[in-house]
Amino acid sequence: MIGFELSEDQQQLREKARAFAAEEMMPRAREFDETGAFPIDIMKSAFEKGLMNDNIPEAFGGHGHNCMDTAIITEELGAACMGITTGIMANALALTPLVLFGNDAQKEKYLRRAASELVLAAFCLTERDAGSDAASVQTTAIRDGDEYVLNGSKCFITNGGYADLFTVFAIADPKKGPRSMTALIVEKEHGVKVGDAENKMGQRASNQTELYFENVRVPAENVLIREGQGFKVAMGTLDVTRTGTAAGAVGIARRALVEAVNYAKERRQFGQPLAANQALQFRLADMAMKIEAARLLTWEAAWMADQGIRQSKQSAFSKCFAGDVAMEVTTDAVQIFGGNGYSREYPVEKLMRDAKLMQIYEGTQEIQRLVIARELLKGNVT
Ligand code: COS
Repeated sequence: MIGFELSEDQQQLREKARAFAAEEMMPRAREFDETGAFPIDIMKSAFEKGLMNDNIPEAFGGHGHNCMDTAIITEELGAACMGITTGIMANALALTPLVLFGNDAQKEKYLRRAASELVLAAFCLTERDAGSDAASVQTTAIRDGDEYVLNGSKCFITNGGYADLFTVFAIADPKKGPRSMTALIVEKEHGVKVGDAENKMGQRASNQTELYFENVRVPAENVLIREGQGFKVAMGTLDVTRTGTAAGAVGIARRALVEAVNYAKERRQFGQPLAANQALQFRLADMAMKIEAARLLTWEAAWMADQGIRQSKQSAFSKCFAGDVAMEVTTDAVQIFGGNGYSREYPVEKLMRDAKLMQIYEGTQEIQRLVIARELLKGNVT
């Protein structure tokens, strides 16, 4: 049986997220884009309203939102400001390894606190020489008695400059390499050092920094699953969280379409509104079709994750397709606005700059295609 209607709870969640986006994010999006300041007050408010760190299970005091709930929220927030949304999403990305792979003691210690107060967290996989090739991580976590000693550095770490909690992926045995990759929960107080923040073309409200680990000692009890399971923790996490990224991309594209439709009805040229031109109508129709298709792929992947069905292929479909749609639709919106589209006085140039990152982070579009192709070649064709 197939149904596309949201449940009453999901509709309420969407209304709540939509109101928050309109009242608290949208009016300040331009300010954060210009200053690059960190939107901590907006994050606090999102947390208080149950729209951030919302994936913590109810058993540990959280809201217990599933992937579909997160997709609904993220589309709404992404339509208001993807930079702020990325900071919110990255927190969920960092907590997801604990939610999926943590033991009860780890969840009790870290998730319960993150459910009762806003704890900022960062997912630390990427390094200068380990981007798309995530298995090439060089940071080491060497066992010493009851502790692991971390050495190395990470880069492009979202929320890195403000986080108290870090999910760090490191090599436990350099002789074994990627096979020994281990995921550890690291606290700022363990001795994490923060480096420079990136100065980016878009999503400027989000914070990405370098991180340094110099003989950082972490209790061995902070290892997720066990030593050597880090790569599976990272991949299993990204399978789930990529649907959230896809939902954010749908949100950006939806906003661009709304702006383009309104502008096309208002702006007059050659004695008539732009919208009277069939060429422009067809462009709007294509934009709308792509957005709908991206949303359906996103919801399918989220639904599969919530059913516990392995969905590496579908989550890669959704992230890749929705990211490309966000780029295409925002570029179309800028074109419809003409010269005004290129001006910072109008909202669409920001949407286009923000959209570009959707094709890069949480695995580039090329990596998504690689994941899809590998699944196909393994026999996962239909
Ligand atoms: N879930 C569980 N296990 C997985 C998995 C998944 N989705 N994907 C791969 N694995 C397992 C494989 O089964 C394999 O295990 P075995 O050796 O026991 O069979 C192991 O992990 C290695 O897999 P693989 O050989 O496919 O690894 P590769 O090094 O070739 O790379 C890609 C895999 C390219 C998919 C990975 O490096 C990747 O996702 N890169 C992008 C990283 C990324 O998204 N970065 C963004 C920064 S985080 S915001």
